[in-house]
Amino acid sequence: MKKRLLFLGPPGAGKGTQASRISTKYNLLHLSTGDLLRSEVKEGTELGKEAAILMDKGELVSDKLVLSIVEKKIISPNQGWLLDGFPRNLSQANSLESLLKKLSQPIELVLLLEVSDQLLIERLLARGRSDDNEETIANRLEIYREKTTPLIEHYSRLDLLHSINGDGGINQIEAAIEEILI
Ligand code: B4P
Repeated sequence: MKKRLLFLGPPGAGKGTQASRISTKYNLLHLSTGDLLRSEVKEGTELGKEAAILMDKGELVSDKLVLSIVEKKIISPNQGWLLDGFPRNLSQANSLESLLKKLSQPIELVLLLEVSDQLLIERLLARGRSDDNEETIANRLEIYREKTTPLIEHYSRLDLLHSINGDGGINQIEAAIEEILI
């Protein structure tokens, strides 16, 4: 089974939802940069204060800040891991690859969850997190297209990318992911 995984997809695609299920089921370390940043914000750390300003606008937090969080976490060579929402741009992808090279832990699979814009907007508005309002969602979708979609080609070229239709129900999508993993 593949156990060093990346989940890629637009905001609201269900990366967090599926990552949490799969990591629990297969005992993988679930690393969500969104969750880690939100916990820094909640604790009111200096890093959290800097991140909150950008997250509230739907902007990406600086690469340096995100990397400092991730580096502290990916260390266990024996447990597999699932990166959810990271990398978000080519610069983060390159930094991640250097780090994983040092650790001799190459990525085994990149899963892209594809969902129509209409459905993404509906899901996010229904979730209602503080950054789930129409203006911020529009900005997050634009940033996804501009900064994150180049990763699709990047990981295709490395022959690591698998796309999944994320429009269906949560159980159905989970089953489709498991078919690829095992
Ligand atoms: P994230 O926390 O990564 O959140 P997301 O992309 O909006 O959501 P996700 O795809 O995980 O959707 P979810 O499963 O929750 O990012 C938030 C912010 O953090 C970013 O805007 C950025 O500012 C910052 N950030 C994070 N990582 C960064 C990085 N690497 N670099 C820089 N900045 C970074 O699903 C959404 C909703 O849909 C939920 O309510 C869920 O219940 C529902 N849902 C999921 N699957 C469904 C399905 N199949 N059917 C119906 N509903 C479904």
